[in-house]
Amino acid sequence: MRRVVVSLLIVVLAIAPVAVLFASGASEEPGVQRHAFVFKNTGNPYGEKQMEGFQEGIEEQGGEAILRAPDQPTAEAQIQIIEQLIAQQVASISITGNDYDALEPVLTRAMDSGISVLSADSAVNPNSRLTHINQADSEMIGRTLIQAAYDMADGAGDIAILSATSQASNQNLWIEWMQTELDENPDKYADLNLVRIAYGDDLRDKSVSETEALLQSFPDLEVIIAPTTVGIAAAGRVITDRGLIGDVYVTGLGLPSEMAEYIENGACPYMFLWNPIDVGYLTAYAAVAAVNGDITGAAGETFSAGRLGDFEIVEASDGGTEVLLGAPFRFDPSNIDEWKDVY
Ligand code: RAM
Repeated sequence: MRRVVVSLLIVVLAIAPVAVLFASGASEEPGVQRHAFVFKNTGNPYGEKQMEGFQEGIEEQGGEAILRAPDQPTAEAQIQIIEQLIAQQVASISITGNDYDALEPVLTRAMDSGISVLSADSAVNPNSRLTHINQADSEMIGRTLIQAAYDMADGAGDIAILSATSQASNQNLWIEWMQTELDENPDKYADLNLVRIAYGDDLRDKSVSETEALLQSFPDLEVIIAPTTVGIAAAGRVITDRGLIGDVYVTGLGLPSEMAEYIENGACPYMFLWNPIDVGYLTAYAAVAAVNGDITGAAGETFSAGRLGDFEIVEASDGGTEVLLGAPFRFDPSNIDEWKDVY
């Protein structure tokens, strides 16, 4: 009897490692890295394009992309999603932050558990990320948008800003540069009055009602600057529906697919944007490079980003580091047709 027990034990011990291997292989494909992207909120076509580019870049490198976004653009809602991703032990998390500082505790926990964390489009603070994927130079965006409003207002009158949420670090940085452009050129902008900064929270209905409130409060409003694709499309809609084309203009950052109608009808003479698919794609390559140990997020490091070529990590203005995609592009009646089916 003892001999039977002993030989049974030997058999069990011999097959145990094989069984364990088999079990882990069956529950998950071994060797496939899972990379998550967390956007601000659902229902934003810009975010969908960014995540589409991320998925393309991850799958091209043999990984699996997990795409997430909360219903509401809040830090609290993103924290819940990040907690789930930590529990799933994904290889990396790339986030378009709903708050600069509030995500630090949960993102630090993610990094402590071995997950590579990056931000893209809307930065989290340097302690919360290895590096940030920046779509375009923030100073250039802010200054260019004020210059566009000056041009559309013929140099004089009331202008307002329609932003996303009041916590969005990308919009807030662009608005700071808009204010700097005004402050540094007091003579040029002496007759241009920035009367209000409104927040549509990147929600379509709220952006529409905030536009209506601006028009009501400031009947002589000349230009609305909306540095958000959701806000600019809402303002274009309201100006068009109310028959205000030629009286009030909107400019800012818009998706050609959503803005072609308003560029063609004159509500928006011109606007700017970068390619959101490329922002996501570049993020995917930085995330895989971080997980593979090719970059740590330090300035001076370089990595290859597939069809976009090679990139270098540089110092960012907030004390952390970033990777810059490129210069923003101007869309107007001469080129909007070529772009409206792309993004
Ligand atoms: C909105 C979002 C996004 C921003 C663009 C310009 O879709 O706020 O973060 O980069 O606009």
